[in-house]
Amino acid sequence: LKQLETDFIGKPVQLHARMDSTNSYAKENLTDLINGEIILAHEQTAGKGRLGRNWTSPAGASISLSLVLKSDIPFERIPLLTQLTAASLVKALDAWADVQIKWPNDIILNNKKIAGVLVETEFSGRSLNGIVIGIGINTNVDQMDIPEDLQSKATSIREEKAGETDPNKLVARFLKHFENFYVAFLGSQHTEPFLSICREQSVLIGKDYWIIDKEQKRKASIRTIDPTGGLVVTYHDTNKTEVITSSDLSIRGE
Ligand code: BT5
Repeated sequence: LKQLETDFIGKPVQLHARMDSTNSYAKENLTDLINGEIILAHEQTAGKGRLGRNWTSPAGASISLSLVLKSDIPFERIPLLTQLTAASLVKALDAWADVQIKWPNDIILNNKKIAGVLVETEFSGRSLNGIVIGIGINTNVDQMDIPEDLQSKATSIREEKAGETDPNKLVARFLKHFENFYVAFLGSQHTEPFLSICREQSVLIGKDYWIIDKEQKRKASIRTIDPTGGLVVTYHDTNKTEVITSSDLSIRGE
């Protein structure tokens, strides 16, 4: 990464040809990895999404990156890291496209997903050993290489803009924005710089969606993202406004 302008985020870089999952590798090798270190793989054979879902990472045409953090962050502030990462991606990608965020972790271009964020934590007992921030970006993926079941909801930067993305430049830009937000977040607890981007670029805010959990499906008006990174919604059935966390929900238009 020649264009890297950060102090510690992205230093050092491990580049692998093929891995099952950069996040799994980072979690398994956490004790040997330092704060800010990143793992990149040309290809993932078992990329992970949230809640046990799969992430497809076509060889060479997508970015699979895991960033290791070893700061002591209070448990309740960890969800903010997903928002911080999503905002960093928006800023990094604005050299190519104006992307949106579907709270909590989807990056959307022209109504289709081009990237996703997966934040994982490793605890031993009650103490936090480290945080692994995984991001997958469909940079130069061909529509042909997108699995059949994702054709209608996934795309790549190349497919939407008909241009190539220089992965080095994109990763360097992402790491720089991440570091800026992260240093402010740790130092002065500043969350507004990145949460304001999450709100401005939100797919959901101002619209009505179905909020679906294991038991039920309820229609809600999506209001905003609150200072904890939660989504503020007003349920239509009760007319009550509540803050939801990302854990076990899905949010759908229909
Ligand atoms: C995510 O989960 O979006 C998190 C993706 C994180 C991937 C990175 S790659 C580096 C690091 N190492 C890993 O093993 N993972 C991280 P979620 O919100 O659960 O979305 C998963 C869903 O997105 C799947 O169920 C599919 O519907 C869809 N999907 C899978 N692969 C996709 C792709 N390449 N592009 C767009 N959508 C995809």
